[in-house]
Formats: sequence, C-alpha cells, structure tokens
Amino acid sequence: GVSMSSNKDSHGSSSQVAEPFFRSVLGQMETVYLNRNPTPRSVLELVRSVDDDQLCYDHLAFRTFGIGGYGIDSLASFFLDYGYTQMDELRFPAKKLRALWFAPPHASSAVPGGSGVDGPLPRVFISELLVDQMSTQTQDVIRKYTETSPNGRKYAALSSALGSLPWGKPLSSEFEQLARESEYAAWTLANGYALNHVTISVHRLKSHLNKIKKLNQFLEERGFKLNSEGGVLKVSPDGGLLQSSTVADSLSFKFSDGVTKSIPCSYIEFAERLVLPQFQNVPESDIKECHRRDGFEVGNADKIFESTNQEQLSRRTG
Ligand code: OOG
Ligand code: NI
Repeated sequence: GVSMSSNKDSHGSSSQVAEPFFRSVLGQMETVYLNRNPTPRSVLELVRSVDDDQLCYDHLAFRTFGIGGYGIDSLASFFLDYGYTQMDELRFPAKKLRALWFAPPHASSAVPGGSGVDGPLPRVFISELLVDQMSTQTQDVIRKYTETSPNGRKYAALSSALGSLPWGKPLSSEFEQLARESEYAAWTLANGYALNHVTISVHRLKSHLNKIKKLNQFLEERGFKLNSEGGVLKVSPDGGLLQSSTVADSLSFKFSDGVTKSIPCSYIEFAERLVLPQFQNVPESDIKECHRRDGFEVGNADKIFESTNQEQLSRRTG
C-alpha cells in the first residue's frame, strides 16, 4: 500500500499536500515556462549535453500584485501547505517591490539523482508590487483586473500551472501605462502567476560548468545574451552568493483590443553558493547544501529583476 511516511516532513508532521501531487504541479509550471521560452529550454538542453548528471534547481521565482489578496500570500499558501517555511523579507524601495523567500521541507522521497522538479526541492522566491505606492492611473488599471475577478487569487497555483491569467486580458494601452511606470507591473499584468524563472544550481553540476564564471563564458560564447545590469556576475557583499541570468525571451501577446505586441516573458538564472567560512575544513565529498551560503541578496536581486526590462532586451550582444 501507500506509505504514510512519504509525506511527512523532517519534524514528523504530515504535510497537507502529497508529494507526487506537489511535484506534478511544479512540473506543469515548468512545462508552461519551457513551452513559452526558447532560451531557457536551449540553455537547459545545452547544460545537460555537457553535464549529464543531476541538474538541480536552486529556486523558482514568481511575481504578484500586492493588492486585494493577490500578493505573495496568494501563491505562498500552496508552498506552505506542502511544508515550505517562510524565511527572510527583501525590500526594494526604488522599484516599489518586496519579496519573501521560502525554504523547502527537509524530507522528501525524491528519486535519487532526479533532475529539475524531480530533484531536491528548490527554494521559492515570491515578490509583490506595492500597488498603493503607484500612481492613481496605474492603480486603477491593476484594480480593474484584480477587483473584477476577486476570487482569482484563490487559484494562484492553478493559474501558474495552466499558464492562464486569473483575470481578463488587458488593453494594449493599459499595458503601456503600466510599463511607463513599472516594467514589473506591466510584466505581471500580462504574465500573471506564470513562472518568472527557474535557477540552475551551478555548484551542484559535476562538469567544469560548476563554476559560474565558466558557465557564463560558455553561454556567451554560444551567443546567449546575459543580463549586464551592474555587471554580468552579481556577487553578494559577503562573497558567498554569485548569480547571473539571461535576458528574458519575448512573446507575441494579443491584447483585448486586438493589438498584437511582443512583450517580455521569462528568463533563466544561475546561482553558485559557496561553502560558508565555518565549514571550510569539511572535506569536499561531505559538503552538503546546508554548508553553503543560503538565502538571497537584495543587491543581486535588484539587478536580476531587470532581466525582463526593455533596456536589457534591446541591448546588443557583447
Ligand atoms: C526576481 C529577481 C530576483 C533573485 O534570485 O534574487 C531573483 C524577479 O525577476 O522576479 O530572482
Ligand atoms: Ni532568482
């Protein structure tokens, strides 16, 4: 029969969502993302062609509107119900954003050596636009879509897994209004809860690509455009978290007024977490994820957000 221990977390308490169901929802979110975004698809294929061992995801990231129950909590509940733990808050006052990250439960019945959503469960990074700090015109547009579908917020995970907006399709003029003030706001209006990016865990690769500088060079040599905001490599002040990302792909989007425009969709990120100073003496073969720099960094994240900005999308390569 089915073992009851398979959905207990490290503290022995039962999670309220079974692991196979939880992983299949993540898998659907990933499928929507890979079908819409050729760059992440090619990057994953290319990395797997060199490094055919386990490919782990460091984290998954989502964007939300912080208003009327549509913010971080609307999507976080799915992860919390599975046993994720809320960790730190990050604030981005200039961008009028805040974010929370969530740590996965320890115990899981992952297939040994499983890759991606079948591997070690990723962290989750969810941000929200501080809608009440936007201009009244922008607030009016966001309220129009969130207030006319007030129950949409209850189906955030479903919306993400299906790749369907929980609200109606906007007018192209509304998208433009938001984009002038916040490219994040425009992105969220058109992409909703769709996976914003997955992040490859660079240090868990087995080939020479397990150093982020090598991986960046490898991708740039093959013509992939990386987000150059503040420099391609983003390094936390403590030196332990190194991140980079591609520039988002564009998607042809049909607005409700019949206008079709190319709009930013999703990107792929890379993260290398170094061994913490207190574990420098642990033999390399005994190093686990828990010995490495955890969490996120506001200075890195601030630049990574710009992977979907027009300025990065229209940049020439090199
Ligand atoms: C999230 C940007 C921040 C990270 O890992 O710090 C981020 C976004 O673009 O929504 O992904
Ligand atoms: Ni990220």
